[in-house]
Amino acid sequence: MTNPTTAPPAPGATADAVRKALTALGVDVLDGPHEARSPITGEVLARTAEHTETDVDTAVAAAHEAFLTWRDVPAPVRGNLVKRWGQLFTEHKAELALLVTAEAGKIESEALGEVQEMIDICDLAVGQSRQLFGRTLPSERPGHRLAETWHPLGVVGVISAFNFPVAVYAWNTALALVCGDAVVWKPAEATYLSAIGANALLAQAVRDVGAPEGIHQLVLADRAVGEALVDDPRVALVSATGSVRMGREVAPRVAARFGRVLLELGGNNAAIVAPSADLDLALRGIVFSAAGTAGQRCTTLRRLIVHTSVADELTGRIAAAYGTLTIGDPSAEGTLVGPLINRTSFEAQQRALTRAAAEGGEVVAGGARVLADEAPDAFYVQPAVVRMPDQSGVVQEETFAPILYVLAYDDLDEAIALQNGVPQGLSSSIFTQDQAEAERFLSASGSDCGIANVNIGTSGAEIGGAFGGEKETGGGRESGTDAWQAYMRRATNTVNYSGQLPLAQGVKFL
Ligand code: UN1
Repeated sequence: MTNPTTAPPAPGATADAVRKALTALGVDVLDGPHEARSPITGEVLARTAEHTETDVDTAVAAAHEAFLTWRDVPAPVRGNLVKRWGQLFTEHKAELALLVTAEAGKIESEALGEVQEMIDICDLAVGQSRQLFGRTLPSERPGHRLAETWHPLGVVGVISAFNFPVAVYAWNTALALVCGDAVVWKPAEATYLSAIGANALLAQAVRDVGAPEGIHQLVLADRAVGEALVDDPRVALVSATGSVRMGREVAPRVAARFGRVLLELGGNNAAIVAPSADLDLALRGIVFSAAGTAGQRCTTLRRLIVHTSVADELTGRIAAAYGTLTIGDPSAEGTLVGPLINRTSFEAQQRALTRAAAEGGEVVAGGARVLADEAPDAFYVQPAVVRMPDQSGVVQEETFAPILYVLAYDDLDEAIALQNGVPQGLSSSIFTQDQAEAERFLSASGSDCGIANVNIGTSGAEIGGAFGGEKETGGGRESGTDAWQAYMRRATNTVNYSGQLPLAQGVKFL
């Protein structure tokens, strides 16, 4: 394999550029104890507030107060707020994307894509604001009408992850707002500046349309303080995106108070490559899904299950393609792989590779740290390809870094069993030209994931389809088709206009 090109950090996403972007988004003064760091250079970009449990309490109280007004605003009028928010995202796309690059280390094209995803969900939510429909059913009693009505739920607590610092928040918030809810957002600690920027645009939209100010709250809180949000009985729904470990902590706490959760947790996504696959197309899909975003999407391709007849050829071609990827400063033109978010992430990547080798894995490409001299406080790694004898050990785990494990298979049933043979169930795909194989993969006994694709990779889903997964991924759906129902409560209404009082099931009484 040729060595990947590296581009030393000479960032466009500097502290100065960040300050300018924030000013353009309406944020002037920032100060406080929290250091917002660049994963590109390790430098401090800005200082921000760090909220306390009292702040969380105040935020929830204000959100709840605003909810009491907001819930009675007609849903299509609520849609105007989200419409305005979407316009502001369009106007400020470049500034918000710059913050995402600076803090999450995404290349420009992916950062712009993230903001586009926010615009897309606003469009979807505005349309949805006129379609929060319930059903009318035939009653078994004469002169009765039976209907189901959807109502606003309350305060929604949104916990989001660093890797999509603003889009996943917008998925939740755009829907929650048209559904008549208030939102309290706890962003990831690594990405407070992006959060402050996105929140400022919502504040602007709220002012522009005259919505209640308290309807959205931002709490910059670490995990311990965030627990106050999870435990607060006024928070009707906690929508949490992040690791399985985080979900294991959040879900039982919310369940203990009979609150609702919407979980989008870890993935361990696989692609099956069948002998009939168009390998040129598969290669592009695989490289984007496995190495893109430096392997830090929940939908990142982590396992390649490839037919023995094409395994050597495809693995070799992936290794060669990895050799052409430019790794480095994500704000520099031509870079395709930015940094890992921090040292902890790098250490997890190294541990996973060591363990893979101990379990019989053969590193076919990458894995090494690069640019350590130029950027000692940042963590750039070569995307790795590792052939594994089986998936009994480290392959079972999601390591949030660009490591692609390759497993070989002989028949499709075996491939599907491998695909399903992990605890997580987010995304999956098959590359094949054989329609019967594709249909088998999509059938009830095929992929067990929330997302199952044919001839595209595992990442990069559109906003219109339900997004989320099964098993340890948590079962929630945060965007798409009917996700809105998670943000509302349902009431069944039986209306009697008969002047009589017939009881259901023919019961006689009095
Ligand atoms: C995530 O990584 O949490 O499908 C979300 C995708 C993106 C969303 C990823 N549209 O890769």
